[in-house]
Amino acid sequence: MNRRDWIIKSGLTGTGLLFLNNSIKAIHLTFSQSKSEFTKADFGPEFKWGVAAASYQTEGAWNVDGKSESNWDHFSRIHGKIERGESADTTTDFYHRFAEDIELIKKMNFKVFRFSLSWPRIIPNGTGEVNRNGLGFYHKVIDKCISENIEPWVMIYHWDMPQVLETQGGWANRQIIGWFSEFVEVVTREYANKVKNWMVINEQLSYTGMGYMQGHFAPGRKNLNAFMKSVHYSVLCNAEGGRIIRKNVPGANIGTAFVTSWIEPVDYQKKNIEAAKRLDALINRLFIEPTLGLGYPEDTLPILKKMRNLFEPGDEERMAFDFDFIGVQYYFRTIAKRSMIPGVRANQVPASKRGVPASELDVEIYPDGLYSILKKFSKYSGIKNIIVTENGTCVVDKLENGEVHDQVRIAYFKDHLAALLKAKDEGVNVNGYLVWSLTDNFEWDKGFRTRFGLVYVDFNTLKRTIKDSGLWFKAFLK
Ligand code: GCO
Repeated sequence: MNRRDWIIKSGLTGTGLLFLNNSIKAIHLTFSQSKSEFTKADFGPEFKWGVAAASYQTEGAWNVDGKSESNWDHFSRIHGKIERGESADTTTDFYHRFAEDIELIKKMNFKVFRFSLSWPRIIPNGTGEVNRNGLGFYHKVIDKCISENIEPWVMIYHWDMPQVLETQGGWANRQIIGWFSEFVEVVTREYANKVKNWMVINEQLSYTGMGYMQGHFAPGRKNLNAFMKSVHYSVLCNAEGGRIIRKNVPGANIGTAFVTSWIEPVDYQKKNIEAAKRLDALINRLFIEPTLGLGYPEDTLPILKKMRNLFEPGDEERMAFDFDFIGVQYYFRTIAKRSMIPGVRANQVPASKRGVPASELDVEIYPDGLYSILKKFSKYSGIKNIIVTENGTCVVDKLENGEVHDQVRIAYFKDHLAALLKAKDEGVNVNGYLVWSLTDNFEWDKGFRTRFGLVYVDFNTLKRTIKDSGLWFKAFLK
């Protein structure tokens, strides 16, 4: 989920950062006291350790070698949509520097690289003719991973669709089921012999909620009806994508990735406890439960009964797919209170209003929430395996004498890994952890202000520098 709560946003003051440093140390002390220092061996020999990135956020080369305009290329050019007016036209230039970046993954001793495919780079018109240059680029990325003994984990969709499809309604047009299925057919047939680990869609809630309801993401719409359609058609595409991979890739390990947040009421008044349940249904249940054949959480969010108007015969069955793993993406805790926001009637109390440790996106850093979320998801009998497919934080990083001393981020990782290990030791079937993110990159509507990378990028020179957190993983994973 984009690291800002998608209901309200507020800035973090300078003093907030001072508070952050002291509080993080406090958190770290708590966690490390409660959990003796762990080692890589504690997670088991089969545990997957990796880093994650996304096409739009890192590739650049926005109009190179046959790529067409994406919905995000278009959206980021609309005045005022990107916080500082920045663009991802170049961003980290992964398109030309992928070999160097994969060598950095190797240097940090990670074994998995999760990256996504740019739909407009591969099928510029959205459907029909395939751009061989686009397919060829990802062959080079995959081949470089394999040559470095790194597993390529491919995320098929990470929010960048061809603008030509967005103009036809994008996720709010039921035709997306055919469009998306064609894209999945093309890429799974193309890479079946080289790629065994696949994910279908990244965080359906983020691009539907932020893109069709809140207006902060492409395509910038604020329409409850469009949001509902984007939800239902995403659920259908997510399951259909799983079926297509199963058909085209023998022995594939198939997953998909969900937003999560640990949600608690601001106090124990009934109205706020109920609000927290509604926010939990929206953020943690809305997409996983139809995927598991449980349907939409109408019990807690009656407005979801309207979804039935969108159903066509067979939808109920086709919403579900038996994924080999579920990607859990956890960053922060959400404190909920009742509000008048239509439909969900719940709102988040921002971290900066609560004086708790927070990231640069004003969300609470709360490692124990990962433990609680893993326990929560492990209760779904339909989930076979859990991988934490994103976890990380953005703090103010300073490059000094060729080094970045991001101790706060190291504390964040150690405390969240301790929380993961606690859940694992209690029997939760969690078998992997992918750091968000390999390098600093374009954080959607926040542009380059917030840095999530293990590797610092100077966006003027594009020089990469491994931060102390990246060096910590290098030693930890040795
Ligand atoms: C997400 C996306 C990433 C974000 C990351 C930090 O989960 O929102 O997968 O693209 O950049 O989460 O907000």
